[in-house]
Amino acid sequence: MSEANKQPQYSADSIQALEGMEHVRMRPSMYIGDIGVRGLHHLVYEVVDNSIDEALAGHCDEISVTINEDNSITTEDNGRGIPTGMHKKEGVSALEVVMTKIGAGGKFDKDSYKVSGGLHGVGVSCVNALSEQLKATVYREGKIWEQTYERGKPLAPVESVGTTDKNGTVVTFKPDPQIFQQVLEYNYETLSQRMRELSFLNKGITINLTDKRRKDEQGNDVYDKFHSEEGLKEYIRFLDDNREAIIQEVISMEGEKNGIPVEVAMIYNTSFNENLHSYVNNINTHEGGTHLSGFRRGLTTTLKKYADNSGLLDKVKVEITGDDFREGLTAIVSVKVAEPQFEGQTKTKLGNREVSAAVSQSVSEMLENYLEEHPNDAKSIVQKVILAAQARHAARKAREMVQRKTVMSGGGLPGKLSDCSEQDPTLCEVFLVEGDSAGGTAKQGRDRNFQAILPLRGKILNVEKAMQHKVFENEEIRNIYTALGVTVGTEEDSKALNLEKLRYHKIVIMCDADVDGSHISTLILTFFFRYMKELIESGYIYIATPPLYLVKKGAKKSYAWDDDQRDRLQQEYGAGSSVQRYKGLGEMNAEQLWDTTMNPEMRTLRRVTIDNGGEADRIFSMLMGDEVPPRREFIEKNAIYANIDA
Ligand code: 0RA
Repeated sequence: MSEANKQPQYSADSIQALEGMEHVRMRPSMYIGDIGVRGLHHLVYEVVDNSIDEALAGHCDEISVTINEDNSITTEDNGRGIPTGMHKKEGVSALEVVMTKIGAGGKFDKDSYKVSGGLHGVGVSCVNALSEQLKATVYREGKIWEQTYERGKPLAPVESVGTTDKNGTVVTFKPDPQIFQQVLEYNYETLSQRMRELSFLNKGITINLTDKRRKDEQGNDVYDKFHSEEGLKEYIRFLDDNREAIIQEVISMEGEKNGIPVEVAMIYNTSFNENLHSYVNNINTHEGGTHLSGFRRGLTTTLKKYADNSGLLDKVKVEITGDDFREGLTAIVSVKVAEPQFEGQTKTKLGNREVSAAVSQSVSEMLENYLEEHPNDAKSIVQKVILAAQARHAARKAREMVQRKTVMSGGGLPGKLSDCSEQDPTLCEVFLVEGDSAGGTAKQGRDRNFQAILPLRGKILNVEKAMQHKVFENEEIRNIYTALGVTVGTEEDSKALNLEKLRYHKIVIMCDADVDGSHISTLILTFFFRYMKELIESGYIYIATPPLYLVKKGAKKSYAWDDDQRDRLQQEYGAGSSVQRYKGLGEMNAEQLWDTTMNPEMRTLRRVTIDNGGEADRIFSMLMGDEVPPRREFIEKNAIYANIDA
């Protein structure tokens, strides 16, 4: 937006509007983040955010999103409908202004309860500018109104096409292939995760999601309905589905402090992980900010006070610090802020100072009440905190050993690491390889200039079920820390990472392409997710994709990564071709491994990304936690689950 404002200011507003739309097409990433998968999906969120705003204003309770057969999207809501009357200043229908003027997406009436949603809060006009075609239909005050646009330009004035007793807005848009050159296909999972999240964050609203491209067993369109009566409380239960709670119910509050709507829900479970999710205006604030620090402060002071007064700490020798109060805690903080200031690398850190006290006070009140009314739960929580403090003291020793080894450069590298000669981390890669034998092959096959190999023995520790000190004591995990050059832990936050000395900017997990291999990848990813999340968020973690088959005939040979490819190759080669199935990396020789999996010119690396933190957390706790049954099946179905971009 700010760039757009730096454009020359013309006196006629209509010219400015055109300029704005042109600018969106010229620099789409400035408005929707990127022009890849994320940006494509962002278009949907942008329109839905407007419908959610209608719901928050109390005028809408049902939203439907449909992926059409041609990958266009239709969204429908039963809100007031975009106003269609003549816009005095612009001299055209307000609908046309909303759809074609950048920044006009907001409501005209200032008093309405408006929170600007959307990562960039840019409005539907942006979606219009980036669509090959868009059609808006408005049901309002007895009439049906329509206007169609191409790449943001109206094809005709707004027209009344009939009468109705409904109210609401329907928008159908087809993303412009000139803009979205890499992907035009919508991912149902991605949309459904976001719609589910929105339904938890905005209780009472029904969100329907339909995929017309796919049918279920009965021949109906694939469909989900999201509706939450209890909001964040239900969200917590959903997140902790695979964990065992140590208290009776989800602790929650909802209210307004200093004019800021605050909602909080939390529970304690038997795990050792801290699992906090924070939102501002329905946007996930990955980097936290003032609302999250307010939550932490409120939690710590209230629990500390309660524990001190309860006498439960009388015989406890260890000192209790901030993160002891958050071990085994799953919590969600959601605030609505009129003019949010976003900071941080990915602009997902809330900067508004006033929010901190609002959240902290809300949390204190909520917790004081709960502890008062549930003395048994209060005792369970305090005992859990004490255990955490004791374990942390044990962990510190182990951690300091990691530290000491890591800090000593050169001589401190693990013996099993075959390092590369290049020193510039941005050019260096390290392959984490399952097993010593595959490690040996990789070592022969690599380009030693920039590729390092770290073999890992067998299955690495399942960190989902281990206490912190066990994790830091584990040899394979210590080797990973030392090889990467990452130091860990401060007194405030025992898992805080120092990435300044990170030695490789590509960290590649290379495992067999079978069930065991994907289980090992999963264990390694779980470790990164729980202990080195920043590495995933910075885009440093990759998964190698070794081929499944070698198809040969005479001197000709090709590799295949799936059954279809194999069949096509066999057909191409004709009679007399032979197929070798690679059961593991170990069956490939060094040259084959280089050609197929390690050579940057030929290989496919899949970058691991986290689209949705809550979903990722749920999946890891399901895969690696205590509830066994759903797990095996899941691993077998989805070799690797995290959202992975090609
Ligand atoms: C401008 C003003 C008002 C509502 C909307 C836009 C609006 C936009 C979208 C986009 C999708 N669904 C929508 N619903 C409403 C305020 C309406 C009024 O004051 O009557």
